[in-house]
Amino acid sequence: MLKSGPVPRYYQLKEIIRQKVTGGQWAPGTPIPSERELCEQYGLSRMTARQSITELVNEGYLYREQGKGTFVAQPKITQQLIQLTGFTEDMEARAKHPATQVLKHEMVPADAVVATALRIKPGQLLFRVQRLRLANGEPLAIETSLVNFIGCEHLMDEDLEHESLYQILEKKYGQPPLEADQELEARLAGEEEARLLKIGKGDPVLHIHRTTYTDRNQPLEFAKSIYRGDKYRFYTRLNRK
Ligand code: 16G
Repeated sequence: MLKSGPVPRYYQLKEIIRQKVTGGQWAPGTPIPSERELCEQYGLSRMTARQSITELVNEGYLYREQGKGTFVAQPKITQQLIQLTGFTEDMEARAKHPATQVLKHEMVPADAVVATALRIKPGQLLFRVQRLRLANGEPLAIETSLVNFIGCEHLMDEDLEHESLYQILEKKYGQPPLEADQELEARLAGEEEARLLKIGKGDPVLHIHRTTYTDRNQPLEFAKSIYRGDKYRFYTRLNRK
């Protein structure tokens, strides 16, 4: 039963449901009780129950499927935006099994945008790899990395399906990724992106551009990543100086 008092009833129900989801009492993918059942159980109006559910859908705890009902969402991966990490490292830190499908790898001439980011001349040959990144078998991101350093063509022989790019760069080539500039923007998935990420065309995705630097601020990687919007949340701590 809900308490009478200053805390709105929709909010109380929302907190009850949220705790069942975050506490694991209701598992991801399972349907939640219908609005009618919630109203009866907690003595609420339909409008009030709907408000609680809508807010939880908007916050990513639940999702609706037309004609089927409302279900518990998979928890999102929270990625901090403070330390420079690679995908493999990120997933291992979360006890998830990372996997990679190399979609393409080739040597390509730098276009004007890439040349500016990597501070090289347009037309210079770079290593380019496009990868689908998965965690526990589920596709999470499509990443296209362009890498430049003297001898970068040797990356063509590396097994990027089974090894981490950042580890190879650091351990084999003495090019540790040390710092990065990163920009994030919201977009909608195109047809090909949706197919690879196993989402619907037009679903939200996050586009991330990263320029990674090695020693003495030397640009090393220019990467474009497309992350599933329903799987990621980014976190950063802000200080007021
Ligand atoms: C991250 C980077 C990507 C980098 C990759 C290396 C973002 C947005 N992108 O996913 O630029 O190439 O890590 O991962 O974070 P790896 O070491 O597992 O190959």
